[in-house]
Amino acid sequence: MLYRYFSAASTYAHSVDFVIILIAVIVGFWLIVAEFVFFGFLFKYRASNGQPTRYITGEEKELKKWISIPHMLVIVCDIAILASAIYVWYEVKQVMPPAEHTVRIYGQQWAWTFQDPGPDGVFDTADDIRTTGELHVLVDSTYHYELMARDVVHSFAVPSFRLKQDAVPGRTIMGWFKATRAGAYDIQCTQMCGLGHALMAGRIIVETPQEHAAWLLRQENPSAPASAPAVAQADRVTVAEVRR
Ligand SMILES: [Cu+2]
Repeated sequence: MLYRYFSAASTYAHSVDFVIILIAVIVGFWLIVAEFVFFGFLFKYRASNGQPTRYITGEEKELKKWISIPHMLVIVCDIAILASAIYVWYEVKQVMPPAEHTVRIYGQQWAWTFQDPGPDGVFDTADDIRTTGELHVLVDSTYHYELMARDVVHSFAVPSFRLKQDAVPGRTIMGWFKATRAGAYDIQCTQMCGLGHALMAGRIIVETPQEHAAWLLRQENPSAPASAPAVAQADRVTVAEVRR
């Protein structure tokens, strides 16, 4: 199950991972230092030889250093975390690289539905492709999404992309992603949205141009061959491979 958190399949997945690892390293370092100091002092100043432990108020300048110096260092670490988090937030949420494709995503109790504008690239025309639970996209292609909720608040999450965005009724929320590895990845709803919340899963199928063309063809003509050309299969990264 954890494999999807270790597979990075979008352009910004590594940036999000960087912030998470940075926080883990900084917090982990200070946890170890604080525990060593804490237990070291407990041991050093324990009651021994019948002498009760000395009561230290910590008001002397010499003793205050044990608070003020780590305090300053922790603030420096906070600034480093904040700066990298703002940088990644800006990359993921504040800027929208030009779209090569746009899709509409609808959250509803309890399924994800998708609207692809089809070959003409225009929404709400006869060639639109509507799917439930499965979104087909091209690898190495920038997608804008228009995210909507039909009933209550949902959250569109693709762990392998490090993508998560709430869907709010009455609003159309724009975002983007660019998948970097072909394969099939999980979609989850990450806002409690009712009884069937746990069942609100989907798949995002990242395809090579050949596979995507074959999929588009099948939408027009369901009797078209289901399998993509052999070349396309060869450079496809399957979930099983990502898992390894
Ligand atoms: Cu939901």
